[in-house]
Amino acid sequence: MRLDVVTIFPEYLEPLNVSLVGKARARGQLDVRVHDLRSFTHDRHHTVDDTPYGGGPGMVMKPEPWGEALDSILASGEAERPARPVLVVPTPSGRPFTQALAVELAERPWLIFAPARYEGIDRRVIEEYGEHLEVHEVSIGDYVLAGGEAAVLVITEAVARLLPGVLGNAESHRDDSFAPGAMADLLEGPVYTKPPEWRGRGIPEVLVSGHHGKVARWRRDEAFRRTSVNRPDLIERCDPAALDKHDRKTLVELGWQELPEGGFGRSDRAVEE
Ligand code: 6GU
Repeated sequence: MRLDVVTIFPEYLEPLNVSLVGKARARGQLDVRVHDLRSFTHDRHHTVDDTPYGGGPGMVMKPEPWGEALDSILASGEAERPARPVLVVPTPSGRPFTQALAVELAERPWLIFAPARYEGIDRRVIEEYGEHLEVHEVSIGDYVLAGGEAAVLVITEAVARLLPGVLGNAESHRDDSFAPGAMADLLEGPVYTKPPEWRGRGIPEVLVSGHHGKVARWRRDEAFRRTSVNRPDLIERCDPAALDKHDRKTLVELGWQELPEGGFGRSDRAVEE
Protein backbone atom coordinates (compact mmCIF):
# COMPACT_ATOMS: atom_id res chain seq x y z
CA MET A 1 0.00 0.00 0.00
CA ARG A 2 1.19 3.48 -0.84
CA LEU A 3 0.53 6.38 1.56
CA ASP A 4 1.20 10.03 0.78
CA VAL A 5 0.87 12.71 3.45
CA VAL A 6 0.94 16.44 2.69
CA THR A 7 1.65 18.59 5.75
CA ILE A 8 3.29 21.77 6.95
CA PHE A 9 4.84 19.70 9.79
CA PRO A 10 6.65 16.75 8.16
CA GLU A 11 8.41 16.04 11.49
CA TYR A 12 5.01 15.40 13.07
CA LEU A 13 4.83 12.23 10.97
CA GLU A 14 8.11 10.83 12.36
CA PRO A 15 6.22 8.21 14.41
CA LEU A 16 5.43 6.50 11.09
CA ASN A 17 9.03 5.20 11.33
CA VAL A 18 8.32 3.42 14.60
CA SER A 19 6.62 0.21 15.75
CA LEU A 20 4.10 -1.61 13.60
CA VAL A 21 3.90 0.98 10.82
CA GLY A 22 7.68 1.48 10.81
CA LYS A 23 8.23 -2.27 10.50
CA ALA A 24 5.68 -2.55 7.70
CA ARG A 25 7.61 0.20 5.88
CA ALA A 26 10.94 -1.52 6.45
CA ARG A 27 9.48 -4.77 5.06
CA GLY A 28 8.22 -2.96 1.98
CA GLN A 29 4.54 -3.57 2.80
CA LEU A 30 3.94 0.16 3.14
CA ASP A 31 5.39 2.85 0.92
CA VAL A 32 5.02 6.09 2.94
CA ARG A 33 5.89 9.45 1.41
CA VAL A 34 5.63 12.65 3.45
CA HIS A 35 5.51 15.94 1.53
CA ASP A 36 6.07 19.46 2.87
CA LEU A 37 3.15 21.64 1.72
CA ARG A 38 5.41 24.72 1.87
CA SER A 39 7.58 23.30 -0.89
CA PHE A 40 4.58 23.88 -3.19
CA THR A 41 4.49 27.65 -2.50
CA HIS A 42 6.30 30.27 -4.57
CA ASP A 43 6.42 33.36 -2.37
CA ARG A 44 9.33 34.31 -0.14
CA HIS A 45 7.43 33.49 3.05
CA HIS A 46 6.08 30.12 1.83
CA THR A 47 2.55 31.24 2.67
CA VAL A 48 0.01 28.46 3.09
CA ASP A 49 -2.85 30.36 4.78
CA ASP A 50 -4.89 33.54 4.50
CA THR A 51 -7.83 35.26 6.18
CA PRO A 52 -11.32 33.77 5.69
CA TYR A 53 -13.75 35.34 3.23
CA GLY A 54 -16.73 36.63 5.19
CA GLY A 55 -14.55 37.46 8.17
CA GLY A 56 -14.19 35.65 11.45
CA PRO A 57 -11.33 34.33 13.52
CA GLY A 58 -8.46 32.13 12.38
CA MET A 59 -6.91 31.43 9.02
CA VAL A 60 -7.84 29.22 6.07
CA MET A 61 -5.40 27.13 4.07
CA LYS A 62 -4.95 28.54 0.56
CA PRO A 63 -6.01 26.32 -2.34
CA GLU A 64 -3.01 26.79 -4.65
CA PRO A 65 -0.33 24.95 -2.62
CA TRP A 66 -2.74 22.06 -2.03
CA GLY A 67 -3.55 21.93 -5.74
CA GLU A 68 0.11 21.82 -6.72
CA ALA A 69 0.98 19.25 -4.05
CA LEU A 70 -1.91 16.93 -4.93
CA ASP A 71 -1.32 17.27 -8.70
CA SER A 72 2.34 16.37 -8.29
CA ILE A 73 1.51 13.33 -6.14
CA LEU A 74 -1.16 12.18 -8.60
CA ALA A 75 1.25 12.64 -11.50
CA SER A 76 3.94 10.59 -9.72
CA GLY A 77 1.45 7.76 -9.28
CA GLU A 78 0.31 7.91 -12.89
CA ALA A 79 3.65 6.56 -14.06
CA GLU A 80 3.94 3.93 -11.33
CA ARG A 81 0.50 2.37 -11.29
CA PRO A 82 -2.95 2.87 -12.76
CA ALA A 83 -4.82 2.64 -9.43
CA ARG A 84 -6.94 5.59 -8.31
CA PRO A 85 -6.00 6.85 -4.88
CA VAL A 86 -8.45 7.68 -2.11
CA LEU A 87 -8.10 11.17 -0.65
CA VAL A 88 -8.49 11.20 3.14
CA VAL A 89 -9.08 14.63 4.69
CA PRO A 90 -8.92 14.53 8.50
CA THR A 91 -11.14 17.24 9.92
CA PRO A 92 -13.25 17.63 13.06
CA SER A 93 -16.24 18.20 10.74
CA GLY A 94 -15.77 14.88 8.93
CA ARG A 95 -17.72 11.69 9.44
CA PRO A 96 -16.61 9.51 12.35
CA PHE A 97 -13.61 7.28 11.62
CA THR A 98 -14.66 3.72 12.44
CA GLN A 99 -13.23 0.22 12.18
CA ALA A 100 -15.53 -0.32 9.18
CA LEU A 101 -13.86 2.59 7.37
CA ALA A 102 -10.41 1.30 8.40
CA VAL A 103 -11.29 -2.04 6.77
CA GLU A 104 -12.48 -0.23 3.63
CA LEU A 105 -9.33 1.87 3.41
CA ALA A 106 -7.10 -1.18 4.03
CA GLU A 107 -8.45 -2.66 0.79
CA ARG A 108 -7.24 0.29 -1.28
CA PRO A 109 -3.76 0.32 -2.80
CA TRP A 110 -3.14 4.05 -2.37
CA LEU A 111 -4.22 6.64 0.20
CA ILE A 112 -3.41 10.35 0.15
CA PHE A 113 -3.82 12.27 3.41
CA ALA A 114 -4.50 16.00 3.45
CA PRO A 115 -4.48 17.06 7.12
CA ALA A 116 -5.43 20.70 7.69
CA ARG A 117 -4.06 23.16 10.22
CA TYR A 118 -5.84 26.41 11.07
CA GLU A 119 -9.57 26.61 10.37
CA GLY A 120 -9.43 24.19 7.46
CA ILE A 121 -8.63 24.00 3.74
CA ASP A 122 -10.37 26.22 1.16
CA ARG A 123 -13.50 24.23 0.23
CA ARG A 124 -12.73 24.36 -3.47
CA VAL A 125 -9.85 21.90 -3.00
CA ILE A 126 -12.24 19.21 -1.69
CA GLU A 127 -14.71 19.98 -4.52
CA GLU A 128 -12.04 19.90 -7.21
CA TYR A 129 -10.48 16.56 -6.22
CA GLY A 130 -13.87 15.12 -5.32
CA GLU A 131 -14.65 15.23 -9.05
CA HIS A 132 -11.91 12.74 -9.86
CA LEU A 133 -11.25 10.88 -6.62
CA GLU A 134 -13.07 9.21 -3.78
CA VAL A 135 -12.75 11.71 -0.91
CA HIS A 136 -13.37 10.88 2.76
CA GLU A 137 -13.52 13.71 5.27
CA VAL A 138 -13.09 11.97 8.61
CA SER A 139 -12.99 12.93 12.28
CA ILE A 140 -11.34 10.75 14.91
CA GLY A 141 -13.59 11.87 17.77
CA ASP A 142 -15.64 14.58 19.39
CA TYR A 143 -12.88 16.95 20.41
CA VAL A 144 -10.81 19.52 18.53
CA LEU A 145 -7.12 19.06 17.71
CA ALA A 146 -4.83 21.81 16.45
CA GLY A 147 -4.41 19.95 13.17
CA GLY A 148 -5.10 16.70 11.38
CA GLU A 149 -1.59 15.24 11.64
CA ALA A 150 -2.32 13.27 14.83
CA ALA A 151 -5.40 11.90 13.06
CA VAL A 152 -3.21 10.75 10.16
CA LEU A 153 -1.13 8.75 12.65
CA VAL A 154 -4.27 7.26 14.17
CA ILE A 155 -5.87 6.33 10.84
CA THR A 156 -2.60 4.98 9.42
CA GLU A 157 -2.08 2.67 12.40
CA ALA A 158 -5.66 1.42 12.31
CA VAL A 159 -5.35 0.69 8.57
CA ALA A 160 -1.78 -0.70 8.53
CA ARG A 161 -2.46 -3.37 11.15
CA LEU A 162 -5.19 -4.77 8.88
CA LEU A 163 -2.86 -5.26 5.91
CA PRO A 164 -2.06 -8.89 5.16
CA GLY A 165 1.14 -9.94 6.91
CA VAL A 166 1.53 -6.80 9.03
CA LEU A 167 0.24 -8.20 12.32
CA GLY A 168 2.33 -11.13 13.54
CA ASN A 169 -0.61 -13.26 14.59
CA ALA A 170 -3.08 -13.65 11.72
CA GLU A 171 -5.92 -14.11 14.21
CA SER A 172 -5.05 -11.08 16.31
CA HIS A 173 -7.67 -8.80 14.87
CA ARG A 174 -10.47 -11.32 14.52
CA ASP A 175 -11.95 -10.43 17.90
CA ASP A 176 -10.90 -6.80 18.14
CA SER A 177 -13.48 -4.63 19.82
CA PHE A 178 -15.41 -3.19 16.85
CA ALA A 179 -14.28 -5.85 14.38
CA PRO A 180 -17.46 -6.26 12.35
CA GLY A 181 -19.36 -9.36 13.47
CA ALA A 182 -16.66 -10.49 15.90
CA MET A 183 -18.34 -10.24 19.29
CA ALA A 184 -21.28 -8.34 17.81
CA ASP A 185 -19.67 -4.98 18.57
CA LEU A 186 -18.84 -5.52 22.23
CA LEU A 187 -15.82 -4.07 23.96
CA GLU A 188 -13.22 -6.62 25.00
CA GLY A 189 -13.17 -7.66 28.63
CA PRO A 190 -10.17 -7.75 31.00
CA VAL A 191 -7.07 -9.87 30.31
CA TYR A 192 -4.46 -11.46 32.63
CA THR A 193 -1.02 -13.04 32.34
CA LYS A 194 1.63 -14.51 34.68
CA PRO A 195 2.28 -14.42 37.60
CA PRO A 196 -0.87 -16.09 38.98
CA GLU A 197 -0.69 -13.88 42.05
CA TRP A 198 0.51 -10.27 42.09
CA ARG A 199 0.38 -8.03 45.19
CA GLY A 200 -2.13 -10.39 46.71
CA ARG A 201 -4.36 -10.28 43.65
CA GLY A 202 -5.24 -13.54 41.94
CA ILE A 203 -6.84 -14.17 38.59
CA PRO A 204 -10.37 -15.38 37.82
CA GLU A 205 -10.41 -19.18 38.47
CA VAL A 206 -12.26 -19.94 35.27
CA LEU A 207 -9.24 -18.87 33.19
CA VAL A 208 -7.17 -21.78 34.52
CA SER A 209 -10.05 -24.27 34.51
CA GLY A 210 -9.04 -25.62 31.10
CA HIS A 211 -12.71 -25.48 30.14
CA HIS A 212 -12.79 -23.61 26.84
CA GLY A 213 -16.55 -23.25 26.76
CA LYS A 214 -16.65 -21.71 30.22
CA VAL A 215 -13.74 -19.40 29.40
CA ALA A 216 -15.49 -18.19 26.24
CA ARG A 217 -18.71 -17.58 28.15
CA TRP A 218 -16.92 -15.74 30.97
CA ARG A 219 -15.18 -13.50 28.44
CA ARG A 220 -18.46 -12.73 26.76
CA ASP A 221 -20.11 -11.90 30.10
CA GLU A 222 -17.21 -9.59 30.96
CA ALA A 223 -17.47 -7.99 27.51
CA PHE A 224 -21.13 -7.24 28.18
CA ARG A 225 -20.28 -5.84 31.61
CA ARG A 226 -17.65 -3.48 30.23
CA THR A 227 -19.73 -2.45 27.25
CA SER A 228 -22.71 -1.79 29.50
CA VAL A 229 -20.66 0.60 31.65
CA ASN A 230 -18.42 2.29 29.06
CA ARG A 231 -20.53 2.17 25.91
CA PRO A 232 -24.22 1.71 26.71
CA ASP A 233 -24.98 3.04 23.23
CA LEU A 234 -23.52 -0.18 21.79
CA ILE A 235 -25.88 -2.30 23.91
CA GLU A 236 -28.82 -0.18 22.76
CA ARG A 237 -28.09 -0.81 19.11
CA CYS A 238 -26.88 -4.40 19.29
CA ASP A 239 -28.47 -6.93 16.95
CA PRO A 240 -30.98 -8.98 19.01
CA ALA A 241 -30.31 -11.97 16.72
CA ALA A 242 -26.71 -12.06 18.03
CA LEU A 243 -27.88 -12.62 21.63
CA ASP A 244 -28.56 -16.02 23.16
CA LYS A 245 -30.54 -16.81 26.31
CA HIS A 246 -27.53 -16.46 28.58
CA ASP A 247 -26.65 -13.05 27.04
CA ARG A 248 -30.17 -11.84 27.73
CA LYS A 249 -29.96 -13.00 31.34
CA THR A 250 -26.56 -11.28 31.71
CA LEU A 251 -27.95 -8.02 30.33
CA VAL A 252 -30.92 -8.13 32.67
CA GLU A 253 -28.49 -8.68 35.60
CA LEU A 254 -26.57 -5.63 34.37
CA GLY A 255 -29.75 -3.60 34.71
CA TRP A 256 -31.00 -3.71 31.12
CA GLN A 257 -34.58 -4.27 30.11
CA GLU A 258 -35.66 -6.48 27.24
CA LEU A 259 -37.73 -4.48 24.76
CA PRO A 260 -40.72 -5.88 22.84
CA GLU A 261 -38.65 -5.91 19.60
CA GLY A 262 -35.99 -8.13 21.25
CA GLY A 263 -33.36 -5.47 21.80
CA PHE A 264 -32.40 -3.90 25.12
CA GLY A 265 -33.00 -0.52 26.68
CA ARG A 266 -31.84 1.08 29.88
CA SER A 267 -33.95 0.11 32.84
CA ASP A 268 -34.13 2.51 35.81
CA ARG A 269 -31.52 0.56 37.72
CA ALA A 270 -28.59 0.21 35.31
CA VAL A 271 -25.59 -1.27 37.14
CA GLU A 272 -22.57 0.99 37.58
CA GLU A 273 -19.07 -0.40 38.01
CL1 6GU B 1 -9.31 14.66 12.00
N1 6GU B 1 -8.68 17.01 13.00
C1 6GU B 1 -8.74 17.94 13.96
N2 6GU B 1 -8.09 19.09 13.77
N3 6GU B 1 -9.42 17.79 15.08
C2 6GU B 1 -10.05 16.64 15.23
C3 6GU B 1 -10.04 15.62 14.30
C4 6GU B 1 -9.34 15.85 13.15
N4 6GU B 1 -10.78 14.60 14.74
C5 6GU B 1 -11.23 14.98 15.92
N5 6GU B 1 -10.80 16.21 16.23
